[in-house]
Amino acid sequence: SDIALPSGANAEASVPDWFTEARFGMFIHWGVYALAARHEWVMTREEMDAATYQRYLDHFEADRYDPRDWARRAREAGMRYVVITAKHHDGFCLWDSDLTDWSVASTPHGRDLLGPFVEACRAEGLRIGFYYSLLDWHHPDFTVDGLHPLRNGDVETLNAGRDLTRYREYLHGHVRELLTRYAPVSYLFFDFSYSDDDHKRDVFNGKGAAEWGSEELLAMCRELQPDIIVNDRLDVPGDLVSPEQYQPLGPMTVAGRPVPWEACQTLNGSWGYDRDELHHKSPELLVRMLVDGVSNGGNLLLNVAPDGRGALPPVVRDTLAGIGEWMELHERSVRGAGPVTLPVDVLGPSDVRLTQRGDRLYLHLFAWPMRHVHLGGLGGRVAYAQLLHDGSEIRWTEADPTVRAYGSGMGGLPAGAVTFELPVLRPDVLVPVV
Ligand code: H79
Repeated sequence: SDIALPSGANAEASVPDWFTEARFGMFIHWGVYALAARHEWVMTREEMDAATYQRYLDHFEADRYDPRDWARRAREAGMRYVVITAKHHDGFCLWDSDLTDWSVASTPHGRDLLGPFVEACRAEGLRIGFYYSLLDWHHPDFTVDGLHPLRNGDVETLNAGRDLTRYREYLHGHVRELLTRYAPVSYLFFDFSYSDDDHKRDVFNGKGAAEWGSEELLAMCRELQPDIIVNDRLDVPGDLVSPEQYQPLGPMTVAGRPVPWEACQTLNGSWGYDRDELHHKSPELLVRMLVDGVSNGGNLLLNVAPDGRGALPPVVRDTLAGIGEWMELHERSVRGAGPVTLPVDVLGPSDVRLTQRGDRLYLHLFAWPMRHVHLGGLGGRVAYAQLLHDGSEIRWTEADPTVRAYGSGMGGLPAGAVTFELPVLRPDVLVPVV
């Protein structure tokens, strides 16, 4: 979806330091829909009933599943936490739940996928998060609504025997299983509520806090995992704001206060593996998205979609490696960094982002400038300036309004402006010698 979900965090929201420090995580959408290979909403887009969808369970071998490979690639890309779809909207569970057979246990693979995943991530020092879908298009008590695969059937009859209070118990039971079997779990990404009036007009039987039992669910999460981070899609205030495929224009606030936030983004527009969606964001663009988020106080949860056999496609591996190359040189400008608190003012050029970590200011140039960068408000504050990738010195001068350098050439700069002198060519772009 290209829609930023309506969301809200508690104005008092806070998250543990590890999360803000990390800044960059891996989202993994994997389930039997990877075999259909045409978007994770295929079940409802094509109005498949469970019997039709069963073919994907029947052919789910996951014979190339190698969570240590995923974890290593996440770590090398500079990610520090991983959030995997334990259950998506199709209701299929990646673990062998006591509460349903609609799980990996009923596939040719036949055994728990989350245990090995959690172990592999921990070995790489990654924090564990689970995505859990509030929607469930398979559960017999989940009432048919406007998003459901059976929405064009005889809905009244279908819903006659369905009881959302039983579904609520199932949902709570699942979360209890996940938080006890795989503890410690650092993060839960619930998805999603659609109960407000606007949505009720479009989508009959919208569902929200009452249907999910959100307050009770949240209390259980906190009881089982006191330090857990829970996102804001339960229709009650959460610990962070979770814009979807959307980069906020500035720091996100609730009641005027900055709140923790995390943008989730796809590589190619689909969350689940989509064989035919070949438009991929470049590593350069993804790095800009990461930097843009950090400059506004946010994290990036970047999605990858393993294929039906469990492998990361070559383009995904290359993209992660490309990001990793950048992170190797520039990590400290994002990890542990955040928005600028110094009273600095970008005078030009404008296509830049600023981040700050302690007393270090990082200037990210999204386009290479015409030799000079001017920052206002830094008079007397600059001790040293360098390019980050190689540590090379950047010379700078502080504007002195009483001096007319080069005639009137440097006019127009306010007092306290600092002008940095960059090489004409971007130095990491090699020019072939002919
Ligand atoms: O798991 C990925 C997606 O499958 C899932 N969230 C990410 C992380 C997702 N996709 N879309 N959405 C969540 C939101 C969907 C919103 C819509 Fe609607 C459904 C727009 C129109 C139909 C809800 C109901 C909002 C308006 C009506």
